[in-house]
Amino acid sequence: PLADDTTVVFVLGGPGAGKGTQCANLVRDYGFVHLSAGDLLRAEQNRSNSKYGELINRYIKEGQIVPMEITIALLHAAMKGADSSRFLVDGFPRKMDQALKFEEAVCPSKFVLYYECPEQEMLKRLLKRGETSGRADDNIESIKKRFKVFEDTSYPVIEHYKKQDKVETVSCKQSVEDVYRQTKEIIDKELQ
Ligand code: UP5
Ligand code: MG
Repeated sequence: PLADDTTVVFVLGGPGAGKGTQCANLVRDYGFVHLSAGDLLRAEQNRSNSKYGELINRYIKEGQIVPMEITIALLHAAMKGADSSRFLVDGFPRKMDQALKFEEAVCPSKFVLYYECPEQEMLKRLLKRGETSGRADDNIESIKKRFKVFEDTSYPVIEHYKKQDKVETVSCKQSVEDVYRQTKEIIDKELQ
């Protein structure tokens, strides 16, 4: 079981908004454990005897959302094995059913950190990263599909939490440092 003082922050935002970049700063300054659902899925995909490798590969390339049982199991296992009780859950939940299931079966979230970024800017960042990332989904065809899934399926999750007054929004169209300054203010307020 997880410790009683477990704190989960959902870090959401479109593809390439800068979630991973900002989470790295928060790990350094606040002792969070960073759990990127996408990174966990990519690691599982590369594990030699994973039975889900092929499936994950297919979903990620198409920008589709992997069945939630797989992702939630990976997140839960990583949380149980962690040596801190503060978690940044990055890029998850991306679909309403995942949000409800995770909060019921694993842990309720404290709040949502939402990185808001115009599509044009995200596109620019992802294409640039694609020159060196080796990620199977950093190409124009996959990126377009990721944008569509974000708008149709993942954004409604943010709206759901907005209705509950649980969303802190950070505007991403600035330098990494400026985005982090806003992020810190929110974290200091929420964790005090
Ligand atoms: N960069 C960052 N901040 C910048 C700034 N302020 N100014 C200029 N440049 C900035 O950043 C992206 C790039 O932009 C980097 O090169 C960075 O240097 C630069 P990054 O921090 O990596 O952005 P991030 O929001 O983390 O982008 P990422 O591509 O990781 O977002 P996605 O949400 O698309 O990817 P994720 O890995 O979460 O998911 C990938 C796929 O996995 C999904 O499409 C889906 O198929 C699958 N998935 C599921 O099925 N279920 C899940 O629950 C999660 C994922
Ligand atoms: Mg990321």
